[in-house]
Amino acid sequence: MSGDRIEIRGVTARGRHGVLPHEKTTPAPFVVDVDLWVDLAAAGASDDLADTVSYADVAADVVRIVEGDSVDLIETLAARIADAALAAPLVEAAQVCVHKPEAPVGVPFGDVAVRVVREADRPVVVALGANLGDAAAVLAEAVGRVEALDGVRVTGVSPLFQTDPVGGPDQGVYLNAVLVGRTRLHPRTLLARLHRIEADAGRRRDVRWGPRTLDLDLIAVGDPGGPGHLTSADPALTLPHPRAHERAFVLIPWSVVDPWARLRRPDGSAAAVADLASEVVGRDPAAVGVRPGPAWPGVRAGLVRGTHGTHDTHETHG
Ligand code: PH2
Ligand code: MG
Ligand code: MG
Repeated sequence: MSGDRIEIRGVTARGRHGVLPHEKTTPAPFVVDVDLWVDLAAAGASDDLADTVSYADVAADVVRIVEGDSVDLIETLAARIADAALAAPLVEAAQVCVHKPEAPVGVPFGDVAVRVVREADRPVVVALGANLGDAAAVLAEAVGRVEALDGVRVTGVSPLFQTDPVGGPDQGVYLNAVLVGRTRLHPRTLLARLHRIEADAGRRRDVRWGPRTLDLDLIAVGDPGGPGHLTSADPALTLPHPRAHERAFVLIPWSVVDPWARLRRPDGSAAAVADLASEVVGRDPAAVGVRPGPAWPGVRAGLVRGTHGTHDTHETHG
């Protein structure tokens, strides 16, 4: 986790929380401290509120929750506040401390408080591609490197597909796959780690859409339609990926590894990835250029999900 944090101290509101009957009727003060782990490098450079989390919004959530539904425990209050803070897509983790200065402790006391720490855990989709050297081995190594990242849990990877190159100069066929997982990382942090893996594989960024030893594209972070879904128009990291919805070499492996996946298109509409894949295939099966690829070399068997058969572009099914 990066050390950057936003700290809010002493937000005070009155609420009806407690186990004793009078606590449910007579409002008492609650004091809340919130720490949010957010990568602040971009905001520090851009001076743009869109690159960070507004502390005013977080404080308003705290007051809404304290003044809202009565609960028995300040643990519950703290957990609800942490969950609300994690709904902001840039927050990697939240620490919430709820103090109850007038708690019915029964003896003189200085403070009573509970503190909870919660990490974000958002779905993430990464597309892998390579068309130079031993592409299957490079991609398998990349899957291992992504699995080893702190803050990322890979839950599945599609089989390998062999695909005709789309765009760019004359170049050899690609191997493509899609990996799905969960992450607490800020998408920009995750992208930087993916670029590092590309560089370690010998990737040089020269020709746009040209041949590459390894390409790791961040396709989406968060559930489309859910509160943690990240959309970003930043040219360095557009989310969801601006061309994923029309690229068979992404849609087909993605629909195979996660048949229920949904994608938000650039126009804001959500669609089932499997439907988009079928559409692309249905339009002109011969032109799709996505075929079953080789078996994964050295990716543990439990990780590979789905089979090539789901989208057969050469046969028609009755
Ligand atoms: N990646 C590109 C451009 N074209 N074509 C295929 N088949 N597979 C790719 O991964 C690919 C591509 C730019 O990243
Ligand atoms: Mg790419
Ligand atoms: Mg790329």
